[in-house]
Amino acid sequence: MDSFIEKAAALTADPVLSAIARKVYTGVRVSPEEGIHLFEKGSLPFVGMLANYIREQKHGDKTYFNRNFHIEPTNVCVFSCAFCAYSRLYAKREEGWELSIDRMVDIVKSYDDKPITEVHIVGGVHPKMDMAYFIELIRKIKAHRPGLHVKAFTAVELDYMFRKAKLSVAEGMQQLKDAGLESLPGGGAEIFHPDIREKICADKVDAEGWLRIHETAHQLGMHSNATMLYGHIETYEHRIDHMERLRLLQDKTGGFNTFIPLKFRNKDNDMSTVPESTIVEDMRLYAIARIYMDNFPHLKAYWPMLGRQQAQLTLSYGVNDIDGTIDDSTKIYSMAGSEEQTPAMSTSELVTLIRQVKRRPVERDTLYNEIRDYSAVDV
Ligand code: V47
Ligand code: SF4
Repeated sequence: MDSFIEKAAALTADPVLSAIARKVYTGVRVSPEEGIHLFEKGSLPFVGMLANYIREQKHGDKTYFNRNFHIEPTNVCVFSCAFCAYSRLYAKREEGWELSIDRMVDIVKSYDDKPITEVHIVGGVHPKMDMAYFIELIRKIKAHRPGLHVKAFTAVELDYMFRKAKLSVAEGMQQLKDAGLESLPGGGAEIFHPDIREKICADKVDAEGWLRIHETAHQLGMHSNATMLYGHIETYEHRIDHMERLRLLQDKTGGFNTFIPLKFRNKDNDMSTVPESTIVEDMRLYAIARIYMDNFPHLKAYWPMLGRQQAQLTLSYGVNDIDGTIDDSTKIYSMAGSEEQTPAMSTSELVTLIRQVKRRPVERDTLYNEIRDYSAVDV
């Protein structure tokens, strides 16, 4: 106790921050007001020390990664989020892509000889790609490779699909689960607060709808992730409001696996004049997320977005997962100006990246069952 509190005291003279350090040490939850105070007053070394303490309490030096690939069925989208550099409106669909079911099954087949455990399927919201289309796709993928975990569709895609099919959320989710859908990725959350949502993504599912879809998935025994698109026009209050809503749902269901902060990138979108956040602010954000989201088992840094060196840095600020090998199968970030234009890392590169910062690489599956500990493995 003493050494932790002494270290914290050496990093701050602020009484509220000192009280937060004591809470972290004794496993007591930080309040929304304290969360805002951390953003306003917490220095990088201070929040970093607290977050690293929590990370090591939960996971020691383990850092998880998985072997996955992405399929993006289309970038044609009925919505027009201001931050999105990826989508093309339906009226201009000849500028985008639309993959047939056979083409997507062929992509799955192209990984037949690789020890991949997950396919991540997310794309634009295409009016012609409906429930029947995706049920057939999932059935065909599972028929071809039953052991491949299908993590698919943001709550935005699901909300549109269910409404179009005139199904309740529970009915729609059950049908997709029956077809073989196993978990949901965390996209589409952006910033929940309506003051921001109406400025950056007014026409898609709102916070309540997003949360209802994830709650329903959890009630059916499925797991999901949650994201937050940060570093644009939101305030610290909006970030805490977002994390608080997720934390409350997690108290209720326990169905979230991981929280994934997504750094806003400003290339080629309608928010290009909004500056991007600094590395210091990025690391503070990860650390405060680790402190605040006490009931989320994992905190993930999505390396294609951040780049390799920043992803390594996050491992000292609360992060214990750096996602997957990915190949170059995703475009959503490269089109918005992310660090990695064609993101691909082999297992050996990922393992080396984690070892370089003195952490222990562990391959996991989607549900964080450990597949292989690379401590003593030559790569
Ligand atoms: O919801 C779009 C984001 C998300 C930009 O669950 C942008 O394992 C930054 O959620 N700058 C979709 N971000 C991707 C996603 C995801 C990614 C990796 C893993 C998982 C998971 C989920 O991409 C969108 C939006 O927040 N995004 N444009 C941009 N300009
Ligand atoms: Fe469509 Fe998603 Fe882009 Fe919004 S972020 S325009 S919902 S693809």
